[in-house]
Amino acid sequence: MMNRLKSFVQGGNWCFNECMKRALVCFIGPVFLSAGVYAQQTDRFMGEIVNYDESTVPAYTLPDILLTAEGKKIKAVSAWEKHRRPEVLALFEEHVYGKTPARFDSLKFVVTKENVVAMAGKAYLKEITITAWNSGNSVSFPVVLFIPNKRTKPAPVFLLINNRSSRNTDPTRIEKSDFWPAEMVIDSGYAIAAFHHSDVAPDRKDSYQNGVLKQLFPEELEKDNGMKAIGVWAWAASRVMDYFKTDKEIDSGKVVLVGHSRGGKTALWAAAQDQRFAMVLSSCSGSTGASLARRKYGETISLINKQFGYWFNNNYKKYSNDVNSLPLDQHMLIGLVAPRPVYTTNATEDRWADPYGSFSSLVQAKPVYDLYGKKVTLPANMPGVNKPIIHSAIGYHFREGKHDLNIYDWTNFIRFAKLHFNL
Ligand code: GTR
Repeated sequence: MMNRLKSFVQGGNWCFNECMKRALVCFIGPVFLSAGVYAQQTDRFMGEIVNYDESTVPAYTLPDILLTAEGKKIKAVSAWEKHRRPEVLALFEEHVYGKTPARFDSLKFVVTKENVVAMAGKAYLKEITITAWNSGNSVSFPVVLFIPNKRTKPAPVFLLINNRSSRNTDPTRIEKSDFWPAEMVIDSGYAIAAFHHSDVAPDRKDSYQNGVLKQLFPEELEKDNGMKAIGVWAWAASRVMDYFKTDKEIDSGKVVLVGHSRGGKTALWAAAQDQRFAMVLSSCSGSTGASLARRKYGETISLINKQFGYWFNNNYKKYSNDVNSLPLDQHMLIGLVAPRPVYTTNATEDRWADPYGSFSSLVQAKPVYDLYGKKVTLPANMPGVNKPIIHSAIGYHFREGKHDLNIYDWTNFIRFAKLHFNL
């Protein structure tokens, strides 16, 4: 709870609204439920009605993930990879997250601190500074990495895009947090790493430019399809991947990207673009993450643009009041991760993130996994609470509790990784 509060304080002005909104959902929600009027439940936020009523979800038709712009149905992996996949990726670049600049001048990695007997001898700690250069300017950001000492070969690694307090990833381990349970991950035989999203693009609408955007790619700020905050966070995840490629103690073929909420949206977008990520775990990512936008349930495109417009490109604003003209929906983002394993989560007290819409989007991404012959065993209906689906290339759980990333989530992430990496 303390961490949640701290992260609210850190997040700046969105916190108040968000606290109020989640409090409304948590405290008023059960009252409505016990009164048996769940079907009528709505909420008001930023001058809009927030829908929590399944019966008022509008009828919608999702864009066909396997149908090209020319109207050709994709039936084979080769056609998906050659035609439709690049097309879908370009749609997300153009209409949602912005196009990531393809190049920059150079990259440098410096290990600034090391401790071979961290965590009472269980782990090797490395603190790394990554510096990227472009057109004479540079940006540096720190990465913390623990590698298990008990291993016979390079370690697979979980990389968290940390969107909460940096205390969650304390390299000294004086502070420990269930948001990044490093000891538990090390005991399971994995390395664990993290960087803080605000170190590359501050998570505020008035200063997100102060970092990678202004220093390295200022032209992005002028473009309607330019990269914005989520694009930068995803770009930074790829730079950490570049580092892993150079670290002999890390198995760079088994890098698992993890993110929660805005970090979960970012993790999906990063893995969609950068196919070197072998797996992605996205916690409570909600709107413009795993959830289908056309359902207009909980947070909508309009609301996310009002509150967090700086995460997305300018073009995305066009869809605030016209979601049906968006030539994509979020199931196509999951499809871009195929054939790599992907696992998403939702929580019972987080209807704002539309759990059902998130699960549905996974189901709708299955045809791409089918092309690759990957086993996806999602049930037709939403699984019950605390009933994780692990034995499936698309995994999922709907757990009890709040909007968060916690030990229950990590326990299942580790199970999922072990199974799909055959460890
Ligand atoms: C919420 C926001 C979500 C999600 C979340 C978070 O307030 O509406 O889209 O990203 O914040 O990052 O915690």
